[in-house]
Amino acid sequence: MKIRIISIGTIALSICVHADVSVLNVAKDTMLRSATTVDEADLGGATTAYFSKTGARVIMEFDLSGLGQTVTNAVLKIRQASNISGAYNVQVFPMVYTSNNYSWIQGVGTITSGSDANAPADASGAASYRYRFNSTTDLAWEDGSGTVVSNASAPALWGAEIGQETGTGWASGTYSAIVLDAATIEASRTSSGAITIGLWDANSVGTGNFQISAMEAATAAYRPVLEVTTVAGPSPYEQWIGGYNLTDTNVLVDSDSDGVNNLVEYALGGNPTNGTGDQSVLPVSAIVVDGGFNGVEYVYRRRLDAAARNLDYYLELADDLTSGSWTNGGYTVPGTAVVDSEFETVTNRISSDGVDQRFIRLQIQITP
Ligand SMILES: [Ca+2]
Ligand SMILES: [Ca+2]
Repeated sequence: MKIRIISIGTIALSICVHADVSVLNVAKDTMLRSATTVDEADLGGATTAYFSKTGARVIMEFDLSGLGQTVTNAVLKIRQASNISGAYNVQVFPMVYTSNNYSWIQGVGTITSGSDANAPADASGAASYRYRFNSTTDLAWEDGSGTVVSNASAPALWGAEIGQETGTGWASGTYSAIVLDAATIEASRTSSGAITIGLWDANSVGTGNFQISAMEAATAAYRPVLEVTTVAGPSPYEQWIGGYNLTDTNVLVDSDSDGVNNLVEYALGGNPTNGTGDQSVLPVSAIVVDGGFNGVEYVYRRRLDAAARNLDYYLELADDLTSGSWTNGGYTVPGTAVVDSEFETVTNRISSDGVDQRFIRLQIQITP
């Protein structure tokens, strides 16, 4: 049998910039307050948050501090808890991050009064109130200077309206996705690290309370979430190539002209700036007779976290080079062995029984 080892093949599948999407849960107990500025109410134990045209508003906060990149899109998803009658015009507002709502903390225990005048002074959270305010002013709609605005539709309200839904499309058990203003979310991310969002029923003609599943909904999947799309950070490959001070992210270039392109160097553990020193990372093969096996062992290096890096390695075999027919098959993988903290070796066996000649190549594939 003649074995021919063909140069390593590589496939790059549409390398493109990807976006990162983070799904944020509400960071504090869902808050309900009325149109007056001193009547916050407990929703900590309730599974639904409700508001009506009498002016009650649902307030929720999302923690943006874990987002490291610029926000390009944000969608608030809330689930209606029960049907209402009539059309509701639900509007979504950002709230200015001031000392007032900064002191709105995740509470514990059982609320006994809605008045912050009775709230304990300590900030440990180990108190008998779910909601407490360290400031003496209630959490309220405010303008950019922190001045309380009694009507959420007031022109002075910072940010103004950033999204709305009408009641006709809402039904019990359904979700609504409300696109928020990405620039507003980004500004909050880079300043306070959080965004407080208020839902308000503006000028509705419906009756009864509008209800959505709260943070405290028994079914976690029903709770409000904020889906935030951010500019993607560098991919693992971009981090790797950047570590060699190379800027060309085309994986198929051979920066050091050693005949091994950068994708293969990346996949096998080579150095894309060293044109002479990477022989030890290339695959090796040998004739092996072992028990009932007669054939070739072909061993290549593979990254331990190949899947996380969207790398795929496999062999292709062909009986000749004229048909152009390569097949991922006809070999076995009897084992792998860890080399170091980054790489393992993958041993493949190709039987020579009944075969006159066979060609082998390693394919390395990367996907976005
Ligand atoms: Ca190279
Ligand atoms: Ca090299």
